[in-house]
Amino acid sequence: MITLFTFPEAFGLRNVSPFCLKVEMAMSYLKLDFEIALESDPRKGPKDKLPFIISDGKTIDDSELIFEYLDEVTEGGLFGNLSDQEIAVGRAFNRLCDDHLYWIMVASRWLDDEWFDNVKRGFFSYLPPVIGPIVSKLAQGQVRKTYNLHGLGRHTQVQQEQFAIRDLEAINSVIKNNGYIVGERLTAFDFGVASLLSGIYDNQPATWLSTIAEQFPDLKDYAQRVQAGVNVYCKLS
Ligand SMILES: N[C@@H](CCC(=O)N[C@@H](CS)C(=O)NCC(=O)O)C(=O)O
Repeated sequence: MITLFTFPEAFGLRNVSPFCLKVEMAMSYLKLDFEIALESDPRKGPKDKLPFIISDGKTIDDSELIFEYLDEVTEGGLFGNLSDQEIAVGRAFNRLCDDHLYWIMVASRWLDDEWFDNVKRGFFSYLPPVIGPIVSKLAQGQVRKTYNLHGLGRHTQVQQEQFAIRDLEAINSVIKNNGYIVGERLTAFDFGVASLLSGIYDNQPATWLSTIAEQFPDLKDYAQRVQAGVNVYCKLS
C-alpha cells in the first residue's frame, strides 16, 4: 500500500494541487493500491512541499521523482512504451506546466487581492482566528517574493496574461493535432498537463486565469477526457 500526502480540498477542488493530482492520476492509471492522507502543512514533506509518498517504508517527494519511482517499481508502467521523441516532447510540455503556467495559476489565486480571501478560507481556516490572518498574509508575501524571483512577477498584469495565453496556445495546438500530449493516446505526460488545466478551469470562483482559459474549449474537453480516462477528478463531486 502506498500513501500519498496531499492537501485537503479547497476552492471547490478535491485535490487542489496539480502536483498532488498528477501523482494520484498516475497511481490510478497504474492500478496501484494506494490511500490518500490529507496534510495541510507542506513542511511535513521532506522538502517543505507536497506531494510526497510513503511506499515500502521509503519516503519519496516531488511529483517527477515519484513518477520515476513508480515507473521503476512497475517496470516501465509509465514510460516504458514511449519513444525517446515522445518522452522529449512530453517532458518539455510538463516543464512548461510545472515551471511556468503553474506559477501564473498561483499568482491568479494568491496575488489577486480580491481572490485572496478564497485562499485565506481555503488554506488557513484550520488555524485559530487570531493567527490565521497573520499567517496567511505572511504566506502571501512569500508567494509574491518567489513569483518575483522567478521573474514572472516583474511583468505587468497584461504581460502575465499574454504569457498565459501563449502557454495555453502551445498546449492547445498539440491537443488539436493529436488529442493528447504525445500522440493519440493517453500517456503519463497527460497527467501533469491535465491536472494543472483542471485546477485552472474548476477552481471556484473563477480566477482571471480561468477566464482566459475559457477561450480554449478544446483544452477544457481534453482536461475532462484525461480525468475520465483515469477516473480521478479535480473537482469536488
Ligand atoms: N516540483 C514539485 C513541486 C511541488 C509544489 O510546488 N507543491 C506546492 C503545492 S502545489 C507546495 O507544496 N507548496 C508549498 C510551499 O511551497 O510552501 C513537484 O513536482 O512535486
